[in-house]
Amino acid sequence: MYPYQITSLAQYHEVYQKSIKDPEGFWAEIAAHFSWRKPWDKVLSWNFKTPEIKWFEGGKLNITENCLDRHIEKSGDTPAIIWEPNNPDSPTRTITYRELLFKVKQFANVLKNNGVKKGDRVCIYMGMIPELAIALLACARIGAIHSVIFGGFSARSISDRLQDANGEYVITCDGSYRGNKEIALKPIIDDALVNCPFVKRVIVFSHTNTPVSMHKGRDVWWNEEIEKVEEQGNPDCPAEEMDAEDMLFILYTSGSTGKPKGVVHTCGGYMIFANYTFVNVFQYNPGDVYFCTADIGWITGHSYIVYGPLSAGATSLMFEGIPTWPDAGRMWEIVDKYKVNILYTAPTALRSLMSYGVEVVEKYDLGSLKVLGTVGEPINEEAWHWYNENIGKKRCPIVDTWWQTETGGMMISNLAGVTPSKPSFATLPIPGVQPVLVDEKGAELEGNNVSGNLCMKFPWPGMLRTTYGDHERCRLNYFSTYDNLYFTGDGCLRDEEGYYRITGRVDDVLNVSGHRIGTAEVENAINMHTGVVESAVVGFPHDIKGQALYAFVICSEHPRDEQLMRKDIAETVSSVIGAIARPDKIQFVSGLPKTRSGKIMRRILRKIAEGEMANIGDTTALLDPAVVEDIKTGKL
Ligand code: 7RM
Repeated sequence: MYPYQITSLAQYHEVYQKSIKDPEGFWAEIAAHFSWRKPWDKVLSWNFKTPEIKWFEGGKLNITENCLDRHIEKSGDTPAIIWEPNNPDSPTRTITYRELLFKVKQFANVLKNNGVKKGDRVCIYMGMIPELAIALLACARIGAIHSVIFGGFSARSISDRLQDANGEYVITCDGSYRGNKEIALKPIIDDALVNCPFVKRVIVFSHTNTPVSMHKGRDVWWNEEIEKVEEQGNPDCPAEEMDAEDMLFILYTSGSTGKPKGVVHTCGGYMIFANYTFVNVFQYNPGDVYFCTADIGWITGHSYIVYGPLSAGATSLMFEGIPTWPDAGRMWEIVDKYKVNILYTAPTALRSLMSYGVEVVEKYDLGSLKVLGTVGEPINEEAWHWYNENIGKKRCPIVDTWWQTETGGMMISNLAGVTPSKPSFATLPIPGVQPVLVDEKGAELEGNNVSGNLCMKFPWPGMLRTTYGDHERCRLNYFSTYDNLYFTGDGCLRDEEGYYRITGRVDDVLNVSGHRIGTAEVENAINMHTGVVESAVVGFPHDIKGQALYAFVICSEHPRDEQLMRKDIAETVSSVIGAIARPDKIQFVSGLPKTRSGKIMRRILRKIAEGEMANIGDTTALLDPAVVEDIKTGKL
């Protein structure tokens, strides 16, 4: 039990009311349960116009003291991280809090020896191994700002991010394992660094023993650097004193326009929010084994594999592989093997596993499970019921957690077993979170049984503070659509009981297998291919991925081999962004449906992509309505 854990519905309502009436008092009371070097001067100052948001200003802390040092006395021997390798026959690893602190200090000293200082940006590109978590925490220990890049991104995506953040340090692996694949990561870093001469040091962890080229004067081996630290003979590394509002990390995420934005989170507020939501939503209790299947390359991994669980002294199970290898029972095997109590995964994973039938599930004992969670996209009712019946055996509450990279932690979700669940509804806001629905003009829709755009009217500690290097972009993206509100980009329904159901993005951001992909980004990538004149990308429903990408492409001349051209375009997208952004369908067209002002009418393309040819809607605003017929019939 944590002192701020809510344990009944009545208490939830009571706490929620308090959090609205006196948000500062509410959060200050929670924050008091953490380790601060110096208390804050002011709980909150905020202005959504500029925007400027500060929580616990003047407070000094280090998040790693909260995630590690403070647990040692009582729970030094508690497993902090249990690691399950990709290959079920490879050895597993268990790292206690005491060992994790030791390793974090050691690697923090490696960073220092290599010149990394407080405020420096360190880019991390690794597979799902404990050293990834150690790398994050070691950065945080010395006040360096980490920027994790998901292992599926291309060299170009890496160099874009390195340049944007002016990251002078990189931490990577020789390679990583995912299913039956061995993915070489270091060569991708080498390609990325051709355009990043400012990178001073690359620290390489050897995991797969894949041969790599080590660049003299720039690249060093993780293990050799650790040996040097051991030779220096001082295993300690005092934690850097950070202001609550100092940057903790940058995480790039796709928006509706252009390049990904570097979402910035700070030390104090983020920590408290990640911890509070972790403890309350999952109803974590000390001793529980908690398994989040996300990748640390995404926000879910940051908040709910690393910072939330570790700040709560929890046992966080980390899995290197994928749910379908060696077979579709892999996740259930892990639940059985480690007697997992809390499982947090994505609807796309569930939909994919559903298709293999319940026989694979029935081979394992899932009796240890107490709580199930989902995140990343709306969960369809079919997947919800499958999860409830076949995994939870109807005895585990399912928490449907709605949140974003920008929110830092869960915003709307039921609390497991405490507040009611409702299939496909994220249900009620977390205490301290004040959602509002607005119409197109920004007028607040009050009462129940309304649908609109989801906004927040009051700050919460985990919210983004800026987009790295471009504060105006942060303002424009999130704070300018509606006056005095944070705009999420999601559409939402509030039903007759006041429960929230997220209906999906209302901007040009797609959600493919729970990964956020900006259509503009994919179009830019497609347009880089020689022979492509213009393109438009929209989403269409996909049974497993939720949404998939449909690209309409105009070529300068008719491709001699359409199939080859499609592959070339997909390859281009892979190399510019990464394989996750490869379009599922590519249709060559002679024109795109544009308004007189030249804006592509995506609504029409979406209908065509969905196969709703008969129901295309009003096309009178188009410059040339005939293109619609050509696209429908596939005429070039
Ligand atoms: C945590 C994460 C954010 C977007 C968000 C939504 C969608 C996430 C849910 C959901 C319905 C959910 N961060 N989304 N969770 N939609 N129900 N429980 O996913 O930045 O990568 O994506 O994902 O559209 O705006 S994210």
